[in-house]
Amino acid sequence: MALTKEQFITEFKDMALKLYAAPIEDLSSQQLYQALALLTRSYIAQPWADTKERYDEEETKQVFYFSIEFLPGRLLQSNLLNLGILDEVEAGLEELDLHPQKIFAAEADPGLGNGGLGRLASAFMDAMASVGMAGNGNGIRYQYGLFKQAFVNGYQVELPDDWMRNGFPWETRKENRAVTVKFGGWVELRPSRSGHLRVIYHNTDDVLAVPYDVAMVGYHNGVVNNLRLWSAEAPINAGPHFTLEQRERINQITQILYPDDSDNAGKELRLRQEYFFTSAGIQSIVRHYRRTHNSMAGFADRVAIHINDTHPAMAIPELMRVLMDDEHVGWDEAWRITLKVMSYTNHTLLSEALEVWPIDMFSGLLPRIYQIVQEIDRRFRLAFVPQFGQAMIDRIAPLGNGQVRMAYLATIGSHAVNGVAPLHSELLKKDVLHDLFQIFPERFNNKTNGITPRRWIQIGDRPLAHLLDKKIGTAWRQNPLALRKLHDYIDDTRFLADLNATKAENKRELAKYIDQTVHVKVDPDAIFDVQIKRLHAYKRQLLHLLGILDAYLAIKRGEKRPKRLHIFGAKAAPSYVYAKEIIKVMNAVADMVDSDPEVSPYLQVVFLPNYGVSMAEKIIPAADISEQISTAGKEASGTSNMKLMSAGALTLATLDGANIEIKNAVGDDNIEIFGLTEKEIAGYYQRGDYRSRDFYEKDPRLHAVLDMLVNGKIPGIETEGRDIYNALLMYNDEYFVLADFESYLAANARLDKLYQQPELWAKKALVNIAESGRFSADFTVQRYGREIWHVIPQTPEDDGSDTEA
Ligand code: C3B
Repeated sequence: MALTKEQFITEFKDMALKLYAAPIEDLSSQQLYQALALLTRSYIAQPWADTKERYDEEETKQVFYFSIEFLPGRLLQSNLLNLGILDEVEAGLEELDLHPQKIFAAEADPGLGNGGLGRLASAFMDAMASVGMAGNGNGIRYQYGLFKQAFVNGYQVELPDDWMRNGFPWETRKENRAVTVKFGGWVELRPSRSGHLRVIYHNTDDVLAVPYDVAMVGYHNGVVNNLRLWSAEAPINAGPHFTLEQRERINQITQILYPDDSDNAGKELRLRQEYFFTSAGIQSIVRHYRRTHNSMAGFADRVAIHINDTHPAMAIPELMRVLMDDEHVGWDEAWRITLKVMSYTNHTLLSEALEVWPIDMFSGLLPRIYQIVQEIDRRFRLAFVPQFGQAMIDRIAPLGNGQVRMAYLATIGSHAVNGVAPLHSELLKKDVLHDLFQIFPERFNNKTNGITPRRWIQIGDRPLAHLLDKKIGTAWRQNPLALRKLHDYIDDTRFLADLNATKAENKRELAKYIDQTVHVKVDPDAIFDVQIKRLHAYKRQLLHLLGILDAYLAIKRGEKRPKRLHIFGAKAAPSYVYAKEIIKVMNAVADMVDSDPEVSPYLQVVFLPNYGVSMAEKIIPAADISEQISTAGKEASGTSNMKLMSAGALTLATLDGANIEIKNAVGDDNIEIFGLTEKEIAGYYQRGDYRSRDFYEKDPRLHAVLDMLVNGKIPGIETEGRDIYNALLMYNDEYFVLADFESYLAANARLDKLYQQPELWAKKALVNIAESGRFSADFTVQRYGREIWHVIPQTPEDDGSDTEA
């Protein structure tokens, strides 16, 4: 859109006055933010309405991305950028003597997700709008987002995230679009006079699902898509028997986000949440479709529904229910439509994260859905037992072992199933979904994750963005593949120095931020070594920690090395004891290192509390090293690896997830690979001959490091140190930390050496930035659009670089 600085100043003053009856000089940052957000929203309103009208008029096929998590990050700056008015607005604010960054920072960061999965969903929303695809989100409006993390005496404590305290200016309550979701009770099936089945519900708990819509603004294209977040409310005419307790139970449904993404705890409230937003979404999609169509016959040509992990997998039986019970479509036709509409992404191979529900709980809470799942199960068995045998079908039918098995249900009810990086997609076929792959090989495919360079470079890394503009022009902002032009400057000494200067500037900024937030002074000339992601044993923050302890001991012995600053950001699930113990030990090590004048000139450790999207925007631009060190075969893809690469950090990585694709993109010389491969680890599993103690016994460095966990050298970790020590030695080190220790150290030593050659380092950083464009989520959603959803996007062409599994 077009907006001059002068126009903006007038409109902004006007908005502020209308809202607060005061001149802008008197307003707080929060008030200025509210005024600016509302003004921005007023700019979005028309294109939002127009986009919707155009989709309806042209009967565009629409994608509905169902996800129990969305992590959009702060929206003000991103909306201004995508509207194409960020520069004008910032110039206007400055002319008014205001600080744009201060105002942007007043926005709450909606933590409606745990980590990678939720962030991916939001990246896809931004990308779909930006490539002009009709893509809608469907999720939950959690009143409290992911807990805020604080450290007390080095221990993680969790505080509530009351993110809506000041309201959420980007949402629009659409009570005219509310639907009713039914739980519990029992169902009676009765043939009606017209010959249809009549489904009569008795004694159900009805919940009103009220949608709140959030605009998803496309980049410079006038497209504004919709993210619909559902809130649970008591039904309007609930009647006199409706107790406070019932009301409370309803409110609970959308009160909090489950803070654990690594373990399926099988809690009824979680099941309620899943059915709640899934049913509400399906009902509203069908209702909208039926406003302009008098049968459901063409539904699958107009609607694609994506199941982001299994949490919304009940979309399958729910659509069947609506088609049969409400629309009177027969089973076979309903199943044909459902299969064509549904597609499913798997995000993890970890068995503890794969969802199963006890049949008793499931059938009690969702009796009609359970009947439909039973029928899906019955027909699946009928169709495939003859060819594949009872034993195999028993293993993979939707119902088995007294459980509803969501990944199997999702696979059986979708026409496409994908993993999120080539290795992961291969392992799905080989292990977790192997039997289903035998039956439905054509459904399986890979769609490597992506990120949005708009947020990570254009907004998060302004110094780099400006340097790029100067050197290669601005085309990369529209099409990130244009970053490849950078290769032309690989021998341009001046440019390489500029690149290093940009990094140095970002590091000084981060150092300031660290000082402000945790009151720790860090040396901006140190190597900034970053590991930012959820805390989980398989991600092996512990390996990083053991590396730090080894450095500590080496420095104590008198070894000199380039100074390294280790930066961690990670939340642990509140119930994940081992992960919390690792946090405690890390904080203790940080203190120990800091208070030792022999060591602190060479080594520093900072664990920043409350890592999230906004903090990532500050850390990533300043990173020199990106630690992606999961046990090979465990990290489905990873996405911080892509973000850090695009900021020119060198990746220190195992051959896992999308690290493999990063390696293929930049070449072996521009990434630091170490550790066991997935095949080698599978070999250990098969033979059953991994003995972690052997590594401890034969490697004196490892021996010394592990002993530090229990010999009292690190103050205050008696319990935690012992537990970790035992996990690694007595319980045989489930994640092969000890096996990879030596090669991890060697890789780190190579990086230390390389850092002594700033120009060579800059060349490698350049290649990483240059090749990061392929990981733009714009390309990812286009591949989904072409190969899974069958919608035809209009803008920038994909280079087809995805590797099929
Ligand atoms: C994550 C995986 O752990 C990451 O490897 C992956 O990059 C992202 O999903 C996105 O695909 N993941 C998650 O954040 N939460 C889960 N429950 C499962 C996977």
